[in-house]
Amino acid sequence: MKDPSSGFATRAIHHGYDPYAGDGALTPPIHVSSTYAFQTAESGGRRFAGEEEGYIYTRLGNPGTRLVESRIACLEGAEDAVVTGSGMGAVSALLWTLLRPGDELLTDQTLYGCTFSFFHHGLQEFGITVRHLDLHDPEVLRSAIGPNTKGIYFESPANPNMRVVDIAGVSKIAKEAGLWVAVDNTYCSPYLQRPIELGANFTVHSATKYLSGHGDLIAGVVAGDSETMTRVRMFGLKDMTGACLSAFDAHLVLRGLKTLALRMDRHCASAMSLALWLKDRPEVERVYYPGLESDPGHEIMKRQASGFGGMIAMDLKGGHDAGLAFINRLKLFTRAVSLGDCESLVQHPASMTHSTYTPEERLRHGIGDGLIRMSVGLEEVIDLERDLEQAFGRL
Ligand code: 4LM
Repeated sequence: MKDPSSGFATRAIHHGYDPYAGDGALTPPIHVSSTYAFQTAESGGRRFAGEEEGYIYTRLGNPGTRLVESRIACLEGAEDAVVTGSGMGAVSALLWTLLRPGDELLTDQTLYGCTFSFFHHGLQEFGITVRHLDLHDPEVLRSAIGPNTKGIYFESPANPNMRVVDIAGVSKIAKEAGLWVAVDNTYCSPYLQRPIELGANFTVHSATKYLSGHGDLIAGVVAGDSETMTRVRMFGLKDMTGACLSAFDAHLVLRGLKTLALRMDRHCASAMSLALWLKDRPEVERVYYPGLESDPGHEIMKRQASGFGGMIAMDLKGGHDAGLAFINRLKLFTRAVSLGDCESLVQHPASMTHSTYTPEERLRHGIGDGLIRMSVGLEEVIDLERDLEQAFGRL
């Protein structure tokens, strides 16, 4: 990229690759080599010791994955990034690197189901304490910090109930106490929200979602300072998880990034339009979408993000049974987990993505049994509205 001051969409298309530098290929080649040759034995040793630049083995990265990493780091406003074979690979590679037995991790009320499971059935089993706070008020953090607290981790907006956390507010208090802050930015993508610019230390993503955008791969990424990213690569990724990204999927993530800005604008516009329409429907008890002025996260999200994203959750008046019946009647929305794809998706968190919580835990963490989650895709919004309408009509 010749001009680092270029706008987001320009950097998403060009950063880190010069088509004139190699054989003229407009699209960067896919690097399928699992291993890399050393000119001499000594050179190989120096690369392992971190004393010489150069590739070693694709689990630690190759030119294709490094390009995706530098492009995402540039978009997130981070020094560096590490791509992984899944979002869970990113979450676990980061936290296995940063935490040790005896440490305490603070988090918000609601987390994606597998992150919740990793925290409670993974980290906790290995001697790390995880404590949930109500981070809606960042001041809660001040009195909660204990002698063993090392960091804060949260999603904003959270999956699936759209809780919004004040990233700058939490980061300021954490910094004063010498703690790091990691934000799962999956729901927004760096196009809408850049937590590191707001004071957080790290972001993680399920790159399976908006960053790629086409529902054809599983990937993840961690972004942050260079020193920690090297540790994540050389320990969290190399030794602890082994969750490296395939060459082909690295290529697809790069392709997805090129249209991220365009896609996010459309996701946001369609979700806003559907949220406004849904909130006045007689069948709907509550719509969870921070774009609505009545949403508890509205003011904070307006401050810290440039849009409200493409995810909507809602409770229907008939509760759990009406919710499942509604999901079953949808024709254009596809019944599937995941999010951020071109296709609109609908799912039931309590029995699907968040079934890793016990019913009591779901109650405590604000995930209703009747909650329906929709990922608003890129179809014509009028067709989506018609689909919702016919599903309501047949309830
Ligand atoms: C889903 N989500 O919600 P991989 N962080 C967040 C997520 O939503 C997810 C991950 C991490 C869903 C998957 C089935 C906020 C995943 C984990 O699935 O490992 O790429 O990301 O529907």
